[in-house]
Amino acid sequence: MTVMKDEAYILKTLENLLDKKRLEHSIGVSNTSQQLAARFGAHPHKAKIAGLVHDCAKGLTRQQMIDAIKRYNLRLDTVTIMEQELIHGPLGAAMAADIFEIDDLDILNAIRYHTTGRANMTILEKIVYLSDFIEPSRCYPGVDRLRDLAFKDLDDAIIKAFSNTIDYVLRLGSLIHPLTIDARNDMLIRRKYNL
Ligand code: DGI
Ligand code: FE
Ligand code: FE
Repeated sequence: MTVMKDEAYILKTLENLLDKKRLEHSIGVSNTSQQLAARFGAHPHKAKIAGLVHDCAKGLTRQQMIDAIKRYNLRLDTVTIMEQELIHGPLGAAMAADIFEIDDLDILNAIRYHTTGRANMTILEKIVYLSDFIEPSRCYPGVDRLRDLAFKDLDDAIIKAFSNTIDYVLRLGSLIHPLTIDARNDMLIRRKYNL
């Protein structure tokens, strides 16, 4: 059995993998995830670690990403491979298992799905997805409203975040990942039928 690397090791490694701004963002996501976990009854330490590590693959070049995908034998779908921004989720989960020896599936899935979301998300997955949008260094019109809403109604806030993402990607003219559509539909259906 392997034991997850401790926080000091993770931080030291992230300092080498990420630039200063991305590290600051990661610490912000970690803190916000911990707060949302306390608010909504998720595991605070898992939230802290998942938030800290979620963007660990973000600093790699396209070539480094392609090499790592081969090394880890990752089977990625066409949309993920074609849209540079989407690779760091699944690749980050593989890196987190490898270099931080994280074996908790909920933490790994929170990292894997933090950019797209998916249907049937766990509370931890929702928390990391949303913290990524609202951590303190994020700045865009409406962020304060989304921050307030997140602590009142996690599901309503995440539906807004999915809608914003789809809207943004649509306006860019980029490929929309089907998991984001699935995630939004799933949450709307659950809300409508109180599931
Ligand atoms: O890594 P971060 O910048 O902290 O945040 P993130 O992991 O949520 O990535 C955000 C980027 O991912 C943003 O530029 C929009 C993009 N993105 C999210 N969903 C999709 C997407 N891009 C495409 N092409 N398709 C998507 O479905
Ligand atoms: Fe990310
Ligand atoms: Fe992020």
